[in-house]
Amino acid sequence: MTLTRRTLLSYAALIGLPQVVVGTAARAQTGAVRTRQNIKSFSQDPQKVATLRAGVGKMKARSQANRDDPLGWYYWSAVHGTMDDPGNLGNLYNQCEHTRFKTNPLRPSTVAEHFFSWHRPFLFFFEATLKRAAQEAGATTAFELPYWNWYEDEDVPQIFTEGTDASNPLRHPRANDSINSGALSRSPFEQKALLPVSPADWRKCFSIPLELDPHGAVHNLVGGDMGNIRASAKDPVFWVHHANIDRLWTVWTKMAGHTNPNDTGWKQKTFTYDQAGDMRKTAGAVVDSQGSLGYRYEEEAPLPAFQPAIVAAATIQSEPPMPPTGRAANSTMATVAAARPMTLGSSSVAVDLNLPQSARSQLHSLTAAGAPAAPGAITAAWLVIADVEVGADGKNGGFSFNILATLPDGPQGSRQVKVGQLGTFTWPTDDGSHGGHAGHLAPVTLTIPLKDVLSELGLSSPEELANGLRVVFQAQHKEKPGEPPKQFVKVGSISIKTTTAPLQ
Ligand SMILES: [Cu+2]
Repeated sequence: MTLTRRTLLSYAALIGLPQVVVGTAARAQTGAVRTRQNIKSFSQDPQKVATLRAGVGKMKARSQANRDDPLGWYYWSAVHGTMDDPGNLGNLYNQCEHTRFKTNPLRPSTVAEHFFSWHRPFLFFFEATLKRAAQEAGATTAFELPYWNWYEDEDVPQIFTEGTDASNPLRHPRANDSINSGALSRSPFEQKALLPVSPADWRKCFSIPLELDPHGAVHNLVGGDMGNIRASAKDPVFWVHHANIDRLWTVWTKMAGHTNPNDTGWKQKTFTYDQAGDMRKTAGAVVDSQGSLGYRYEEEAPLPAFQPAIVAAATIQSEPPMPPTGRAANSTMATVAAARPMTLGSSSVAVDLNLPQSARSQLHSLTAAGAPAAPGAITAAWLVIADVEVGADGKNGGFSFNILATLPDGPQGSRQVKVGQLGTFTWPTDDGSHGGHAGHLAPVTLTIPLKDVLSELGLSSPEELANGLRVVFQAQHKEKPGEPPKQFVKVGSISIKTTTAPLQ
């Protein structure tokens, strides 16, 4: 559905949107395009800042009077996610499209095919509601939702932190007011397709890797409500974070050779954001934000792919694996490398999982395509990161680790494959059916199949594993000078396990 003047007018009539706001949006039809500004330019205009604050303040006041007021702050945060009982708005609340990982970070339990295409209209309708609230509060300055380009500006924008809670409705409790721009991945921009061919191939597309890092990483790093998938949109900074995510979809789409899905099922998927059904869009109709929604971004130039370097403060050597005893000795599962429990804090940590010669050959044989397995050969191998828990300093978020499998001394230099992420927003959830209370971060065990990982690392001979397989917990948070050691995450053990049992 494209945005027609008729649609706008009926939408305006229903929610009582003032004509002037409709006029702004309807200019899309006549070629005038609204520009969403970088928050840096936006913040230079005190009138715009005051108008934004007036709108947010008005929406919050509406929710105070009536929690579920569809023009209120709570309503819009709950459409994304809420930990409260949705009452009779169960069809509208908790809609956000996010990829979820259970205990296996290589097999997402839910792949969000509409991460971008759900959030885009969500922001669009929120923006219209925010403008209306600003007008109701008496503000007259025209504005569009700004974006926070955290690739360049790592501080939470000042207009969200300054002043007092009473004077500034953009303030919100957060774990960090500054993140680490240099640690945010730009490697998704080298991907040509928006979505993967299959969930197991999630790394080979733009959407899911970007959803994890930088998107999830920024949620994790800001922390507080932002670090909780079901509370994040309560924090005003959510909206400028997601405007930047939306901008990056536009940037990627405009880059040569990049393609959005073309299948009818994807394009016709429809999302509704209000009870009357006036705030409704189909995915295919919003791929071109400028053509169909009438806005563009101040910056839309292509972004080169870039992967942050790995700098580990410490390298831990694995212990020789214990010989199997008792029942385990009869198991088809063998542990070929193991490291002791560890705590993850402010810095990155590398763990070298040293492998006996026989295991190196076995792991290498896994990557040989099509070769018939020799008798006694292993049929599968896993990296098992067991009993992973949020530590004492991590409960409020504010940390984010990439889990990387690397070959530090391969002939082609350091190679790495991202196998997971640890942070509160993207915490791999235990099976939700067990009904842990909302927001509780349960201990998890990550079981990562190694065959694909070793292939992607380009393992070409057993000798490349002579120094072991290196697992890096890459800290994306800033190390704050002089602060006492942190305990963000506790890891029970790390091991490589193999089996000779036939695969089912
Ligand atoms: Cu998000």
